[in-house]
Amino acid sequence: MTTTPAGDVFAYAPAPESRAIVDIKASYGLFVGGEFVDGGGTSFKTINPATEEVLAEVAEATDADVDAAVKAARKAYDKVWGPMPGRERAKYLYRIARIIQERGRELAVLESIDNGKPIREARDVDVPTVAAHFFYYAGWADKLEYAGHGTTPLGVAGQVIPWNFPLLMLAWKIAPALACGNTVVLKPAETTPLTALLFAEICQQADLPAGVVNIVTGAGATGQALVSHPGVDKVAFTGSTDVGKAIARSVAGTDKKVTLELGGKAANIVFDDAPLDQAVEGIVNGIFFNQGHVCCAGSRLLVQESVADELLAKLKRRMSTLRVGDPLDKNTDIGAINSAEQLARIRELSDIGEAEVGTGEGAGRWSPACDLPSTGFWFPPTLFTGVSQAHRIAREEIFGPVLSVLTFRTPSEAVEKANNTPYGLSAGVWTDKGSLILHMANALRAGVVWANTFNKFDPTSPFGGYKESGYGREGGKHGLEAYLK
Ligand code: TAP
Repeated sequence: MTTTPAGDVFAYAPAPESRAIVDIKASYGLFVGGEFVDGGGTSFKTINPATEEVLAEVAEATDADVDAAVKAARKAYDKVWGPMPGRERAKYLYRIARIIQERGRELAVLESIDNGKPIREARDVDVPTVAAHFFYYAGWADKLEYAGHGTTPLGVAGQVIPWNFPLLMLAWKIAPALACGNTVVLKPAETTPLTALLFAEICQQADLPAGVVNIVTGAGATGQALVSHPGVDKVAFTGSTDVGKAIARSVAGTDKKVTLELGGKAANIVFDDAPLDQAVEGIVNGIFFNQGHVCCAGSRLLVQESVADELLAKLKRRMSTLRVGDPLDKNTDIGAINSAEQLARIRELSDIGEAEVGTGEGAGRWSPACDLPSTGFWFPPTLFTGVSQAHRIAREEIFGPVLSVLTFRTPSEAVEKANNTPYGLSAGVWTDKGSLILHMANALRAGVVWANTFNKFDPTSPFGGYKESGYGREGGKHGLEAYLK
């Protein structure tokens, strides 16, 4: 990394094999009414979790800044975006989608640097899915009468997103909101604000009318100011169940429409007739993709007793080939943990897990030998065997590369164990029998059930939870419902 003589911009040169260069400014303001503005508060630092280097100073939005952003969004809604015909709105969304593709490399590198995720995932999963989301909802903007709801937008949407998929969560929120004719104020997570601010530049590049998209950076207090602002008609939140519950309480009794996408503790269920090598790939992808910072991660492996030993041997061999390290290296499988706080939580729950499972026969904690970098936040891929349903590592969301293994004998036992959680976001089923897949899909209390695959996302497909995983659906035709009267 080098500092230019001007001192205000530095070019981050990623791994030598990558030609991509992304310019990161020394400081960023808020994006309000189509302009970058200073804001009235202090600033905070965003760091690269792989190196602990400070990347930029970012403005901390005050209540007054949030108020200005909501007013800008209201003005844009009343004067421009609300009255605009859907086919005209679609043109802007298509333009944004194309610019995302054109600037995909820059977005992927910036996402990897600010979040810690492997560049291979940012490049091949996050950014293409983000562009696909804008293309998909652009297609709906002039066809809302076919969606099966009204066609009247709600007004101003206040949207709060987490740090695990900063750009993808932004796309899930902004694309349907704009397609339906709403304007938005979005707060990215404190540890990953940079791609949302680059997205603000893309809105300028696309000539999106001022105030249609506003980005306010800051911590939880900024999010709270946004969701409780009386000028916000719709609240869309993705994050932890605790904060989701607090938001639900704070908007109770108002006429705000709310959607909540919260935590998960998904079961990935392997039956004895499953193609085991394929299942191993799905298990690895299910829990180690994005360092396990995935709300729908397959964090509980339920394996049928008769194949448990064989599957675990294969899984350990496969885990030994995973490369942990520099997120900008294209060969990296597991990048950096997003923050020191998240690393502390993963360590704490893993230590609790170690004490819980003990060292009895077939029980224990296991990780392959890993050479972890000395700076930055890292955690090796980790497996717990001998886990029982009462253990905290089987019940609580760890949000890291940690897999708890449980066994079962019959499909009904698998269903009972899989559903024994306050969450209900996703599940995976591995079997050769189509009838068993259909039976499990009906019996599992999860918003998404993958069969012989895991962690597959598509803009046409609705996503969302049962129970404490939240309510409302994002994606697909169902995702429009949250933004229409
Ligand atoms: P949270 O701590 O809940 O943070 C999510 C967002 O809410 C952040 O922008 C955060 O700001 C903000 N926030 C914090 N307190 C707030 C308050 N009182 N009012 C309004 N906003 C507030 O979650 P996290 O640690 O970032 O993300 C991890 C969690 O998100 C996991 O539980 C995961 O399962 C869940 N998640 C769910 C999904 C879906 S689709 N269901 C997707 C991704 C993640 P700060 O950044 O400053 O804290």
